[in-house]
This record gives sequence, structure tokens and C-alpha cells, in this order.
Amino acid sequence: MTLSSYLQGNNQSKDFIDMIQVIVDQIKPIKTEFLGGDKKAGTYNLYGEEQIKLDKRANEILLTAFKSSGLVKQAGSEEEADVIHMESTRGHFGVTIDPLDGSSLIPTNLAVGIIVSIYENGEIMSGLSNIKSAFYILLGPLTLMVFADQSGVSQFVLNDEGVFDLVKEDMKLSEDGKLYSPGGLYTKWTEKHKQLIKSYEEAGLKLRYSGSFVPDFHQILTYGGIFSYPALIEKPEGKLRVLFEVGPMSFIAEAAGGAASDGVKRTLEIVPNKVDHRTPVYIGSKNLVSEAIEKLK
Ligand code: AHM
Ligand code: MG
Repeated sequence: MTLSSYLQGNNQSKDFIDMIQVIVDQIKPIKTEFLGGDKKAGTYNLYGEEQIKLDKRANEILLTAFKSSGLVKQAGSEEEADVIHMESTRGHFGVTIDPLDGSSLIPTNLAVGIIVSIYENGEIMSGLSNIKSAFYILLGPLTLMVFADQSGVSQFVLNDEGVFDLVKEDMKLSEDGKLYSPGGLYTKWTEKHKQLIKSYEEAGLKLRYSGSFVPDFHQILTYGGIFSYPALIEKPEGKLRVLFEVGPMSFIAEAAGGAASDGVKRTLEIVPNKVDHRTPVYIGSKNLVSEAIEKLK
């Protein structure tokens, strides 16, 4: 089944399906930039220098497509300081993007991703509880999409014709997970967080961390476990952004029967007070997130 038939089956509107297609259509142009863009001059050696530009190019490509679609009322991007107001003629969606998350991994050719959330009320600052759907595109050996809405979480693979085919339906975060993915520098962790991570080793969980949120979360979703990016000493808000990273991933985790917490409350209860609002996050299998909240008290 293709992504658009799947969305129709979930009773998504034509405007919504068109909105998703606008984003899907930008994957090829974004991946072309990895090869040096229009000049086709990119080489492995160039990647380091091009890395910052690739973030910005992915951002430009997506925002340009949003503007010409007429479907977007408000857009927010990790690459932009402010909410971007657009002229919309239909749909009137609020859309947040992290256009190329984990871009520091591009020089090493590890997986990176695009993270998206959609607000049907058009208001991206209205609170994470208003997210109506979220997805990520994982640019790895395969181009994958993990899409979540009120009907649950499904995984798609991009085929040779540039169409996403359904490969997994009704994905659930296993309560029998054996992976942990701990962000942030050990020396900057709080004592309680250090103890929590130590307890994972003692319980036989395996460390899997690449430094790119999309693949790191994807392996937690696939095998079960917990991803954390904690409050740091001198940086209690942690690193990850509420609007562009934590919000969409928390929506996906909860839709898969998992959980996401800032260490105290559900992250989906957060109402951002600025575009760059950040939060600590513990996300993954419900049992492990509950245990983390207990141990951090
Ligand atoms: P970025 O948006 O600047 O790429 O930063 C976000 C990334 C996430 O992909 C990842 O989970 C985290 O930052 C890794 O941070 P660290 O290098 O501190 O482990
Ligand atoms: Mg990011």
C-alpha cells in the first residue's frame, strides 16, 4: 500500500495528503544537495565544509515548497529564529521542521533525518498537545518514513519510483527493550542521571548512540528501550528543542504506546515560550520512562 492510500484509509483530508506530498517531493532535491547540489561537485572531502550549508539548503528547499503550496499558515524551523507566517489558501496547517537533524554526522556518511510535526489549528506555538500528526524521514541505506497520527504508527520505505510503500503497521514500543541511547557529556550529567544510566548497564541494556536523533530514536522504536538527553549541569534545559525535535518524537512515541517525559511530566504537555525552547527528554518504552521518572525524583 502506498503512503497516500494509507492516509486516505486513515480518513485524512485531501489537503493533508497534499501537505505530506509537498514534503515527500523535497526528499530528492535535499539528497541531491549531499552530492554538491546543482554543481554536482560534492566529494567526500567537501562534505565537512558543505555541512552547514546542507542544513540551510534543506531548510530553504522545504520552506520554498511550503510557500508555493498555499497549504501552510505558519512554519517553524530549527534553522529560523522566528515563526514564519505564510499566505495559505487551503489547509492552513502549522508545520514544524528540523530540516536535517544530526547534520554533524554528514562528514562520516552516517544516517541523518528530517523531523516534522503538523498542527491542524495552524498555530505552532499553541502547545505540543495540539500536534495532530508527526513523522520523520530517516536518510540511511534506505529512505524510511515513520508516520504517526490518531490511527497509530506505521513505517514506509521509498521505492525506485519515489513512492513510499507501507512496510510495517501498528508499530508498538516494546516493554522488553534492551537498548539505551544516552545523550550529553557524562561529566555534565547530574548525579541522579549518572545513577540511572549505570542502572541500565547493570540491567544488561546495550548502549547504542550515534549522535543523530532520528536513527537513535528509530532503533529504540524498532527494538524497545530508552533515549535520553538530560538536563546538564549549567544547562538545565538540556539540548533538544521542544518544537522541532522533542514534540514530534514524543507524539510518535506515545502513538506507539510508549512515553516521553522531561523527567517530571509528559513532554506533550509543554507549551513553548519561545521558538528555541529546549527541554530534557526521556523517551521510549513506557516501563523504562516510568522507571526513569521514579529514579530522578
Ligand atoms: P543538531 O540539530 O544541531 O544536529 O543537534 C541535534 C542533535 C540530535 O540529532 C542528537 O540527538 C543530539 O543533537 C546529539 O547531541 P550530542 O552531540 O551532544 O550527543
Ligand atoms: Mg536538530
